[in-house]
Amino acid sequence: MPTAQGTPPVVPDFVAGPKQLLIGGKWVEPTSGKQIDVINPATGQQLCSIAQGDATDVDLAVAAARRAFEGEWNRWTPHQRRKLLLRIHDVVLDHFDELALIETLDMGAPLSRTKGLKEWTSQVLQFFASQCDSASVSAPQNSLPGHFLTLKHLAPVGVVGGIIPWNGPLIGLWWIFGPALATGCTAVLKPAEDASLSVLRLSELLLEAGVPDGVINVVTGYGADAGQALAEHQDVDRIAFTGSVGTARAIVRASAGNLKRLQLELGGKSPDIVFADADLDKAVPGAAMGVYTNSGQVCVAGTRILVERSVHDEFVERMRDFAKTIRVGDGLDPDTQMGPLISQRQLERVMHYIGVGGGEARLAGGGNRLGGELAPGFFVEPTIFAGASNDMTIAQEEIFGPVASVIPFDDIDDALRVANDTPYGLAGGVWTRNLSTAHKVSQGINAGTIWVNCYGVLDPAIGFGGTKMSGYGWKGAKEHVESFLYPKAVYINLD
Ligand code: TXE
Repeated sequence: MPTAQGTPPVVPDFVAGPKQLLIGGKWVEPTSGKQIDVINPATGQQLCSIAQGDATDVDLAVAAARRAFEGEWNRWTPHQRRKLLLRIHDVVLDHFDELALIETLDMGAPLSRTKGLKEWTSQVLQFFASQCDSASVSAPQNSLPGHFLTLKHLAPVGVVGGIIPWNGPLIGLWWIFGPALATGCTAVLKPAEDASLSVLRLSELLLEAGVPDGVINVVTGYGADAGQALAEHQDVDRIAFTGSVGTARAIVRASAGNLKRLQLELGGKSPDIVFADADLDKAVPGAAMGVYTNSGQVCVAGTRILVERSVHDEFVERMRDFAKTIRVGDGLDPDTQMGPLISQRQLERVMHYIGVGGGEARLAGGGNRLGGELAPGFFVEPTIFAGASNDMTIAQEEIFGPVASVIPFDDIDDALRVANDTPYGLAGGVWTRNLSTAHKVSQGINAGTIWVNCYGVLDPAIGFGGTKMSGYGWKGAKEHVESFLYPKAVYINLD
């Protein structure tokens, strides 16, 4: 196993040890007996393998989650659940270096990014701990004649399924586990076949922190069997999915059997709009890292950079110079700012789009797979296409790699027209010194999150979500917690 300086001793043992499924509080072999190879994207070499769970294992996990939901866990008070979340907070933060290293080895994001998630993880866990009372509120209502007392409860929906992608499992898992634990639901999580390791290690820590048997279950495996089985399962009450639009459609169809509640967070082609009056010293690195963070494998990546025509050429030149300073390499190196793409498949996808872009717009920087000692890994240079127009393939389709399309615009109306000319609606940004422009643009972009003179900031207490083909449902904030609950009215005739 490649190691970083200061490797926590538990990581080599974890990587070398067996990776099983977590069902009913026990680590078990998949019924198929099959394994999936885990590839380190920085080296292209096999790191270890994980269990290939399938529909039979999903059945067992859902049954365990149902038993836990109807058992002792159902009688836990909000206070007990809050204490559990705070205990998880402490255990997870104590082990965060290990989790960060495992995530880096598994999906390639540099340690500077994965370690940096510690503070965010602390915030997210504290937020969900603060929400535990939501499930116990009984508000007396008095609008009926006096001999009626009406109570309104919020009850947990039951067993929730989570299907998460590979681009940030250490973030994605909390959007399932956090609200499930806060509300008294139980969960079955299907991590992505390309990046399951941090979820598995974190699940060991959840057991250590005292999560009761069956409350959290994890079935690793492929989407087409384990994921599909979870989405179809008649005893799963809610599915949260983050991933591609195509898979979301399959999940919508699969979930129709028992009319599951759904929350979908899909991709984007987010516009990041730079006005001529912006402070380019901030807008250039801000917009560039809005695309290149996590090698562009971020749902909210600001991949369409709309730049006011009068500063387009200067912006492109400065962005190209900035991109050259980004240190690309193995995420284990503490100086690395941008790691590899997740897989050979993603590398091919990104290189295909770069080829298409070369025929559509002007390649102003990057555009190559990185060779030399990085060659066995899935590394691509930060890439800029300049003078692009919004009808080009590279401006319409989600690439999910370090590829920016810079599109010139003439005025605010033109910018908004281009910004909204996309099937997606996840996020957007605006760089300007003019308050009125900032307000007009933030109101005018049809998307769930708008950043003004910054990009990618996320507060779990505020949350985020999309519109149009970026999906529906909100992650974080009270709305998220409430989507794990259903309202129940009780009318009491006091006569
Ligand atoms: O996604 P999938 P992929 C986008 C991004 C990327 C593209 C393809 O553009 O290039 O999608 O990535 C599980 N039933 N995003 O193929 O297939 C799968 O096992 C149930 C954006 O990896 O959507 C994994 O756990 N589940 C995005 C998860 O779905 C199924 C993050 C995501 O995989 C399934 C990832 C099925 N039939 C990709 N098929 C974002 N919004 O952040 C697959 N899965």
